[in-house]
Amino acid sequence: MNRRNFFTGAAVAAASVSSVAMAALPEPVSQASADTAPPLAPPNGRPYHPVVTLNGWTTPWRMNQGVKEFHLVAEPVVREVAPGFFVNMWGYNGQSPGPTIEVVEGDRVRIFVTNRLPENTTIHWHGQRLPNGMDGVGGLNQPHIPPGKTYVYEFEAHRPGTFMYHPHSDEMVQMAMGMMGLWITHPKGRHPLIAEVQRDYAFLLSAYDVEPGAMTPRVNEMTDFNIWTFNSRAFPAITPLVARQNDRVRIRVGNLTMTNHPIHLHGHEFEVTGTDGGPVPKSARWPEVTTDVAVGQMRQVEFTADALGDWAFHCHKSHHTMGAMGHDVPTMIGVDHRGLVGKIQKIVPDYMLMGERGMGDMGTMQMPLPDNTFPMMSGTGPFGPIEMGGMFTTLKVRQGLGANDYADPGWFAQPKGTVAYEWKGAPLASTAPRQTAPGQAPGAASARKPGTDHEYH
Ligand SMILES: [Cu+2]
Repeated sequence: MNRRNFFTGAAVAAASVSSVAMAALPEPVSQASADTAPPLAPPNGRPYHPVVTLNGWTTPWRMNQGVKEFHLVAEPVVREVAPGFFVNMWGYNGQSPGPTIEVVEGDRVRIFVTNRLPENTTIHWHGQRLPNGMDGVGGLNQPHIPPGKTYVYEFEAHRPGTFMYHPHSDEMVQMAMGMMGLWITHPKGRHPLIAEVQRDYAFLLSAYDVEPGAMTPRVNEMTDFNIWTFNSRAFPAITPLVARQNDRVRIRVGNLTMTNHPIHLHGHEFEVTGTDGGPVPKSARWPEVTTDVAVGQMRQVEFTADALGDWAFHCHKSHHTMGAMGHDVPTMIGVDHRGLVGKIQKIVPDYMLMGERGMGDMGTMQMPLPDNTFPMMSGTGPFGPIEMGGMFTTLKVRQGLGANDYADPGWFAQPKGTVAYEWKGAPLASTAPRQTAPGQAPGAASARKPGTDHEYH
């Protein structure tokens, strides 16, 4: 399906929303840039310390007689998931994920949801305490919202915490197409379990199955996704998280993929201070460097960014820090192909051998890929290829940053004498203690006698 066809259905739906009907609604603000937008200082209403949505933004609202009014437009969008790699998605207000909604505990909130998709939708407000008829499960709590129609959700934001929103109408397809967003309810005052922080980051985990050369996700995929993202962006397109040294930092992570993600931070220990159920009692917190975020969960972690440097921050499932890859590639480590590649290339000029020495070479390989294909490994650091692509970014801790400075400070200047270095002294091979000769299993020579194979048959 090309891009023109993809949009046809939506264009019809949009045209059927009359401008008169739209005039009474809050202006649906869209964001064109995929950059991380600076925190949105509350223009009115009660004060709070805003979050920073990684490669996203917070939507403005309209105050209407004490009610905060938001307008979400469900519509097709195009997301640049990685440099030069564009994916047809469905989202809200021009982007996937949709804009973050930030409110204060006790706020009365009214959300207009306009459907510019070619099919029904709804929005479920994941984790919120609200009247049953506002919970957004199509068919159960409300009629589905047909294309071209606008529905209104209205409730009070009762609990402070980290929440998310997503459709509950053709849910599998619509989430596989990128329909989701964050909802942050800030505490109305000092809260015994919610600390004040200097940096408050938020993002959602989402995954897509985009075949090499394609531009639209395969929406019927259940488990075998190949594009792993923070806020629908894959490394190296994910903005670094920037912190001033000794800032208290909170990171809120929600998982709307179909598998769990152990989220891992280098160089620091954090505590899980909240879930989608609310703040975690202090007696139930413990230090960690990895926390698993299961499907449909939110985790909120906090730490003091006291260690200067560029620290990796990523999902610990190693295939989730990779771009699109053929999963059927055989493991070739240890197979000697000398002489074979040249012969094959006479028949298949683009043939490349993969994995004979591991897959690290993929980071520099100039393999011809179909157009609009995200390479398996990419990104270059100060010391060479980073060999990542997917759920990976960095926490950059620096001295003396401005309180509102979220700009990428560039690569860390390592102090002299603090970088791993090549040994140039006498050869050390003979001094490394080992149990056996290289390539031999411990005890292999005696454990396996000739002729004993049959015992197992
Ligand atoms: Cu993962």
